[in-house]
Order: sequence, then C-alpha cells, then structure tokens
Amino acid sequence: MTDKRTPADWKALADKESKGRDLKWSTPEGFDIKPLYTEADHADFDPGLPGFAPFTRGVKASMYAGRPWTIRQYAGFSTAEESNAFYRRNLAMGQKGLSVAFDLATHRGYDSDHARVVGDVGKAGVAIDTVADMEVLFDQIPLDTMSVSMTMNGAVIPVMAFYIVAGERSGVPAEKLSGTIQNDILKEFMVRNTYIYPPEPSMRIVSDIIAYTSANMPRFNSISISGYHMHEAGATAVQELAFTIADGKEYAEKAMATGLDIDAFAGRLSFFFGIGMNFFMEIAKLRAARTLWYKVMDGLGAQSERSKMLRTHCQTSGVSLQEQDPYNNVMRTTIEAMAATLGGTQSLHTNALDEAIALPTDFSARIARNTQLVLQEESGITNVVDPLGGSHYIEALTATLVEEAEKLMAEVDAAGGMTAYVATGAPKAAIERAAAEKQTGIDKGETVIVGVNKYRKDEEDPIDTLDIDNAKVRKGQIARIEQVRANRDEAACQAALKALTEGSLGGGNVLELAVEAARHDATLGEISMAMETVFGRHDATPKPVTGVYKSAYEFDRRWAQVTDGVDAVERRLGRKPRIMVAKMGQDGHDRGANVIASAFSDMGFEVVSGPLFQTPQETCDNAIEADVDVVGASSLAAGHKTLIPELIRLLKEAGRSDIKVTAGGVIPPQDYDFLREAGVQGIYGPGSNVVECAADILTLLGHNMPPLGEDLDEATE
Ligand code: MLC
Ligand code: 5AD
Repeated sequence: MTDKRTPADWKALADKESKGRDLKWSTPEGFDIKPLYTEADHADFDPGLPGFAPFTRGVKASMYAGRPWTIRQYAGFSTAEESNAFYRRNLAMGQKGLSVAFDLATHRGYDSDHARVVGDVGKAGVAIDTVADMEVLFDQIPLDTMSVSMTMNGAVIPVMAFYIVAGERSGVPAEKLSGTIQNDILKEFMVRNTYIYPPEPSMRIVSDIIAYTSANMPRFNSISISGYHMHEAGATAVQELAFTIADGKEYAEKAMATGLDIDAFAGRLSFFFGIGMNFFMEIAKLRAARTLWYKVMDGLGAQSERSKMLRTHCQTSGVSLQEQDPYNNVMRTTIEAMAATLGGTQSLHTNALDEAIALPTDFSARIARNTQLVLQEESGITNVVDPLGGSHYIEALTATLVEEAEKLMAEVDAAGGMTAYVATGAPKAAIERAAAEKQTGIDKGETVIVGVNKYRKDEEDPIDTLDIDNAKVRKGQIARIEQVRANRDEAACQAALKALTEGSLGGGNVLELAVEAARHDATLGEISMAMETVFGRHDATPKPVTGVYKSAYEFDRRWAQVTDGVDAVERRLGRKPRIMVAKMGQDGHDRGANVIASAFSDMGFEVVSGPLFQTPQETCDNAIEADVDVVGASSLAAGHKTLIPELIRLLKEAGRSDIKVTAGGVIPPQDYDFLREAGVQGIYGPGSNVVECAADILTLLGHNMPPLGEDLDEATE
C-alpha cells in the first residue's frame, strides 16, 4: 500500500536531505525548475490526443508506430558529382530522405566564377551554377519517389527553377516532385544572413513560391519555417518558439493577402527546429510548437485540420558540439536525437562528431546516421506515441512554454507582425543578448561542458577531417558554366532573363519566369542578377550588444587583470586599443563574431565590427582606414585558408604589416601551422575562452599579461 503523503511532506523531507540548500535550477528561459513536479503543475493544460487538435501529442494518431520519422541527413560539399556519390552511399545504408547543403556562393546568388566567392566555392556545401549541375546532383536518384529538402533562402528562385527543370529533364513533372524548400527569409535577416535582396522583395519571393507550388506542386512543402538558426545563434526556447511561429503567421498572412485561400497552401507549410542539450525542455518545445501553431492557424480561419498541423524537421545542435574531446559529441547528439524523437519530429538530421572542425567524413557521417538507425530499430522509441505525455514535468514545461511564447508573440503582434518587428532589430538583439549570457556561463564554468571547461584533456588526439580543394572545384565549375553557355540558345536565354526582370517589377510570378529561364540554361548568377537589377542587394553590418559581459564578470579577478591591461595599453598608445572583427567571404555566421565584439568592447577595447561578406581587399582597406591594431578574422565556413592569408598579403603590400591578424572560428588544428606560416598571430578555435582571447591579444600588443591563475608579481618572480 502506498504511503499517502502530500507535496508539503515531500518538501519537508527534501529540505532535510539537502540541509535547506536551494534545489531550484534557473534555465536560460528564466524558468525556475523545481526538483519535483506533480499534477498540480499542469492541471489547467489539456494536451488532447495524438492526431487530434491541438496536436500537442503529435500530428498523426499512430505516429512512429505507423511510420518512423525520416532519417534525413543534411549534406553537400565540393562538386555535384561528389555529393551525388555521397548521397547514394548514404541511401544504400539506411538514410531515407535527402537534404541538400549548398555552398555559400550559391546561397548568395553568385556563380562560381564571381570574384567575390573565391574562398567559398564548394566549401560549406555543393556548388550549383546551372541545371546541368542539378541533373548531376540527382543522377540515378528517382525524383518521383525520393523526397528532397533543399536548404536555400537567398537564391531560392534559381535553385527551385533548376530543381523543377532537372525533374522535367529526367521525366518527372513538377506535380510529382516531393520535398521541401527552406525559403524562410525572415530568419535570414535575424540570424542566418544568407539573404540577397532587401526584406520587401524577399517577402514577395516567398509568396510567389507559395503561390506557384500550391498551384503546381501539391507534394512539395513550400517553406521550412526555421527556428534552428535562432537556436544556434543562442536563442532561448521561448524566443525560438515565439519568433518561429510568428514568422509562420507572417508568411501565411502575406500569402493570404495575395488572394490565396489559406487551406490551399497551409497544409504544405513546414517547420524546422534546433534540438540542444536541455533534454526535457527540447521535448516540451516541440509539443508547445504544435500547440501554438494550431492556435495561430485556427485564429487565421483555417478550416482543414491539415492546415493546423505543425509538421517539422529537427537537427541536433551544432553549437553544442565541441572541438575538444570530440567523441563526446556522439553522446551529445544521441541525447539530442532522443529529445527530437520523443518530441515527435517528422524528420531528423543528426550531426557528425567532427562538426566543430569540418564537414563530415564518410566515417563520422556513418556514426551520425547509425545513431538514428539504432534509435529507430533497437530502442523501442517508435512503438508508443508521445511516450512522455502525462509526465508532470513535461506537461508543465509544455504549458509554460506555450504561455511564455504567447507573451512574446503578443509583442510581435503589437509591433505589426514579424516583418516590421525584424526591421526594428529587436529580435536579433534579444537573441544576441541571450547568446552572450550563455557564453558567459560557459566561460565562467557555471555551465559545464565536459572536456572543454571541465575534465579537459591535457592533449587532444587529432582526428581525420575532410578538406576540400576549393580552387580545384572552382576550376571545374567554371569549365561547366562555359560549356553550358556555349551550347545554349543565347537569344532565347536572354529573352527569358529579360522577361524575369520585367516580371520582377510586378505582375509576374518570379518562379514561373525563372523556370523558363532555367529551361534555356540561364545560370544561377544570371537569374539572380535579373532580379537584383530591380530589387537591389541588401547589405548589413553587425551591431553587437554591450554590457552583458561586464555585468557578468563584475567581481572576477581575471577580468580585472584584462581590463587593467587594456587601460595600460591605452595609456601607452594615447588611445584605446582598436580591434576590427572581420567577416570575409560569403560566410554570414556571426554569432561568434558578435560575442567577441560584445565582450571586447565591455573589456575596454574600441571594437570596429566590419560589414558582412567582405573581400580581403575590402577588409584590408577598412582596417587601414579605421587604423586598427588588430584584425580578428572570424571564419566558420572553411574559407580561412584562402581569405586570411590574402588579407595579410594585402596589408603587407599596403605597408601596414604592423596590423596584427588573428583568426577565430571553425578552424581544424591541421590548418594551424599553415595559418601561422602565413602570418596569423593568434588562432582561437571553438571552446576558446573569450577573456583568455583578450589576454592573448594584449600580449600581442606588447602588454606583459600575467598567466591565468597568477598575479603579475608572482609571474615575474
Ligand atoms: C507520416 N505519414 C504517415 C504517418 N507518418 N501516414 C500514415 N501514418 C503515419 N503514422 C505520411 C505523411 O503524412 C506524409 O505524407 C509522408 O508519410 C511523409 O511523412 P512526413 O512526416 O511528411 O515526413 P517527410 O516527408 O520527411 O517530411 C518532413 C517535413 C519536410 C514535413 C518536415 O518539410 C522535410 O522533410 N523537411 C526537411 C527539412 C530539412 O532537411 N532541412 C535541413 C535544414 S539544414 P503526405 O502526403 O502527408 O505528405 C540547415 C542548416 C543550415 O538549414 O545550413 O543552416
Ligand atoms: N554537410 C553536412 N552538414 C552540414 N551542416 C552545415 N553544412 C553542412 C554540410 N555541407 C550542418 C552542421 C551545421 C548546421 C548548420 O548544418 O551541423 O551546424
């Protein structure tokens, strides 16, 4: 017989055991997590049943018992030939759907022969310039049965057009194509930065795609509304939920404003969330997302149940993975994959263990994929629908997330919707603040990362990583572009491009017009430029937040040593030490750059945040004009071996080799010697402590910085 006790009895006993110590844990969302949850914590929340509104417990009644989630590994690198071979090997070994990663040149609408993309071609994804490339990418892959996701937002029009025409050329008409295009531009302006055009024409492109696919491609998901990148940029679960669902609402409203019936397109809106290490929070997040979307779509007047179901892809978190002791990443990814599947995702990518260093090798990709196969085929997770439904903690978290996200969504509504809210810069700044807060927790050791800020190995064992020869890929791409141009009907191609430019002014559907241009073998750069002539190109300079580091480190001894050092250098120079945080190439990942800029300015440096997407020449010119002491080049998209040495060469040529160059970001240790030989004076990989980076920079500037853990007097004794 159970002993009938009340929560008060439990509290008395727990207090006694813990000798009155406070057992609450405060999450980045600001939730106070208690050590015990009971029914009373979620009494007012009704999650319903799976397959029924509000879909909290899942969009299908049978969920994975009927059909498991899609194992869909995001991948792409180098050429279409190499990526195609990689896809086919993976499909043969248990992967179920495709998910294409394009290189940054493609993302930003440049052909591989463009001068701005010398460091980017084939690096972080596959280079696609023409329909011919797209045909090679899907060679021997049946497009009428294989669902294909394409992560494309900036150059979404030429990429969709190439996909449709590649389908046609392989005998598969558009209405049979199944898959997803990311096509989520709002989050690009907030966090991901691979936009091309300004917000307004970009939003029109989204609506044109929704209109085209709802009329011609009934099996194709017209958008993948993405919280993932907010998550990776440091957003809390509440921010990720609120901004993503509000983005979805904005797209739906914009499409309705063009005259489309909500039920004609809403069933093909899909979502994408990031899944990090806060296990229960992430499970609850997916349940909350479905609940929130149901309410939003119901509020917009959707009639069909399908229009109100939030279907989502998930990816385990890239930023949670570490360069140090990288085999720990396998465990992290497993935990995150469990959260995604216990949360009821439709499709999943699991990251590879070498994530923090390079793109996956065959070896690391295999472990990542097998993580999902083991969960599906060995763990029993698929047998029961929403197995954590009814857990007091999970239900309470779900209810709280819904409530808090709705509060933030009300702020978005008050600002006039997400397009207007993004234009104020508020969501980007809020996410950056959350990111800086998370980073201080890690740097101070309050948030433990095993193998990084605790239990760190004295020496790391190197692992094999993938290296791509971008010069070679670029040469091959340029040859194919020339071949395609030589064989096309030039007059017909130019006429189609002209029609696209005219249609961009208004009236036409830009996707429909681009499909025609693709049929005449226009290149990606040409199609993008045909629209850019009308729409213009959007530029941005990061504006990092300030004050977060300063307040977090108020009484920290090491921080004081660094700020004293900054003061000493300032006295010597007669001005503050100046650092420019530079982003070169088409790599728009600016979380790391912003964290550095924010912390360094709090430490007393004068920080110049360079604009995004610079060429080495532009960065060199900016650095000289601002007369900085140091350029810190942040690289997360593998362009470092091309772009940073070029910057150093240009500075030298300009007679300013006194300006020191350091590098930070995703840089494999194998490349350290190469970079040092090229003149890089400090390299800060993932897991670097920001305060120690500053200490190092002060040393570079000639200051006698005490080693960590020592006072200067002790150090010099
Ligand atoms: C599913 N089905 C069932 C069922 N479960 N039918 C009966 N009983 C069940 N239990 C049906 C579905 O209704 C559907 O048919 C079909 O099976 C396929 O299932 P799905 O659940 O729709 O899965 P899938 O096809 O995989 O689609 C998942 C998705 C989609 C809707 C989330 O949008 C998608 O694949 N997204 C992937 C996005 C992606 O890979 N992004 C990578 C981003 S990386 P029907 O007829 O209903 O369709 C990135 C990083 C970077 O962005 O670079 O920054
Ligand atoms: N191949 C495989 N995974 C990739 N990612 C990004 N580009 C690729 C690629 N080309 C993954 C990483 C990264 C996230 C944005 O997507 O996990 O963190």
